[in-house]
Amino acid sequence: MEEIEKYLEVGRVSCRIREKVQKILERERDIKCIANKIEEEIRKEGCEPAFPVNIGIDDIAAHYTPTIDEKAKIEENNLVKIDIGLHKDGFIADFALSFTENEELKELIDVAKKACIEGCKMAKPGTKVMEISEVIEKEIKEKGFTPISNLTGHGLKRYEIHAKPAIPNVSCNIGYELKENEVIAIEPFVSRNCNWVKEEKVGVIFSVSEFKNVRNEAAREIMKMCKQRNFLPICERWLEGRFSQIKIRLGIKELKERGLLVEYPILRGSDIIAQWENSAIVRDKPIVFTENID
Ligand SMILES: [Co+2]
Repeated sequence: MEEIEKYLEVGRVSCRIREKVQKILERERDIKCIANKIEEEIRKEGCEPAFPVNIGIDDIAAHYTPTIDEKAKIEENNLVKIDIGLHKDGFIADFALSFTENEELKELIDVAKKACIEGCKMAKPGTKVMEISEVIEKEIKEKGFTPISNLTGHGLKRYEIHAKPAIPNVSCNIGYELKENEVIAIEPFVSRNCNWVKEEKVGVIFSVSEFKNVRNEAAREIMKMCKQRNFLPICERWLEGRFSQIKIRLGIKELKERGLLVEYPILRGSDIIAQWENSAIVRDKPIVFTENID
């Protein structure tokens, strides 16, 4: 299977990136700098980010990436989630880790990681989605924590980050059975008390729905970039240096007004949230290709 080899290849890159992220986090606090460095490492490996590196501090669960004028720095008590997607020829590896120096929050991360790994072990042909959801929920609740119910794992297809099936982190009645060689991402989100995230009004990660000629210069560049990426999402940071932040934001506004913008709103909970994610190939012996786990 040639496709499988492509996934294994982006998987090997992912494992190296995971190690580099840990090293970057040891010395860098500035989240814009962290995101830029990770994306640079992905490109050095001959891959492309499948989406801008997501950095979620504390109650931000997902879909935040540093802006051009980003000021946030990681503080000692924070719990930080780094969610990374990378691809080569559209074959995507999607994985995430959490990091904290706060001893009291470390268990939250351990629980998310364990739930992810147990979920991945279920990636076998014939397993029903509901069976995976049940395992993840049980792992989290047994330890006295709460899974986020409206964030899910998902399938991965070529150039498609959130393909079917959705894989909830709480019990559900999805009877869909996994098929051999299907690729899925398992990503439990865990908190102490919060079981729900809501969409903020703003989004910093976006794509366009179709390629159209537009007059605004920055909007045109966004169009070109999205088309070239097969409409995988981007962020304003990727246009830094070519246009001012004001011009980029005006370009985005124009695309939005014309109904061409696809936004990924920031997702925030009401408590600190931990996340762990891995991608796996469905096999009798599941191949978790984004982390060396033993
Ligand atoms: Co994912």
